[in-house]
Amino acid sequence: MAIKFELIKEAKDSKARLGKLYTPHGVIETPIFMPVGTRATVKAMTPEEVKDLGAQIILSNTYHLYLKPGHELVREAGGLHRFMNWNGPILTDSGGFQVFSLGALRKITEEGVEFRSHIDGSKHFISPEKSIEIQNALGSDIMMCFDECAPYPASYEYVKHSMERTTRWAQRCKEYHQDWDKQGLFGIVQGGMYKDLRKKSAEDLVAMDFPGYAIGGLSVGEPKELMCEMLDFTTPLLPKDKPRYNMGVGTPDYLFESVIRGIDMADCVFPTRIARNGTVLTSRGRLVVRNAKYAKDFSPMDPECDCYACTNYSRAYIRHLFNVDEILGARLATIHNLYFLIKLMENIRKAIKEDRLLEYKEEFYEKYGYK
Ligand code: PRF
Ligand code: ZN
Repeated sequence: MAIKFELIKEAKDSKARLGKLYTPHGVIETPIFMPVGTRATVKAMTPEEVKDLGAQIILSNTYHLYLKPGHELVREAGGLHRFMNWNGPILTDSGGFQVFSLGALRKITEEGVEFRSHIDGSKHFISPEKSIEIQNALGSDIMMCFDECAPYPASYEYVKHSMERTTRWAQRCKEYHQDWDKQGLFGIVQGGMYKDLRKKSAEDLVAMDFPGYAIGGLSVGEPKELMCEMLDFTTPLLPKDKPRYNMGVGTPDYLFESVIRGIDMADCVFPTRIARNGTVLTSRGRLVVRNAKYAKDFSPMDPECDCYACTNYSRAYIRHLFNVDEILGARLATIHNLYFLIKLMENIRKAIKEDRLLEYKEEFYEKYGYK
């Protein structure tokens, strides 16, 4: 079944929407946060645990799986779902962003990107066609076009050239992909912080009629206000009846700001990464549970949370686990952080349903400590 999006409700007080995204491996309620499983695992979690936390879709990465274990091996395993035993929807990023942010040595040409592996320095080449070939082998439900995420800041000339090439690459991705019932493919709007370039990018991609659109090139170091301004400008250029995805955002404030501007999907390594460093998100803001000051604090990480970790373990115990380098510490913090963001998105969907998203945002910000 081809990717289909059903718009269920548009908020009156913001551009927020409620929707349902139908994929070959199940239906996703939007707005949604997608946990990241870069190397075919959401770090420290079994797929069953991820599902029990309420995750409806996970993200994985073309670049990493192409290098290790190799997409042909994943194909042989029966695809990524079978390989990692996750039976729900999977979205794969195209590799473009990872090549640009990880690969120290890379050469971009019209044909594609030549780069050296961050693992062993070996030389590789990924073109738009190659990215789709890899994502076809992985068998994700939603694939992403091979794009270039321009750095910030970057000159108008650079971003214009880069955006135009990304559009030509999107056309090539679309032409190479065959089985649209098995896998969908989203276009990625680029154009940096230049509105006329964003407009051109959006118009050209919308004309190609993808089943969904990402807004790429944001949250790359620009001020939050600028990201909001670019979202305000760009989401109205996209069709209402297709999902919109802000790539790589996952802090509570960026999720709220994205959703109220009409974003339906987001992903980020943030909750799982900071968890492994001993930092957790709570209803009263971030808490560095690894700190010595929690050595005798026998309360839960977040007293308002009903996740497995908060129901059963204290700050003192989890702090101890981090202190002696026991892996259970990272597991419990990851369970909590993922649950926190999944629950936040659930609350956001409920608030949209009840026409009180902006009130909920105020309430959340006040308590969390955002100004
Ligand atoms: N393109 C792709 N992946 C991404 C980005 C992008 O622009 C970003 C930028 N926020 C994160 N991940 N393909
Ligand atoms: Zn918790």
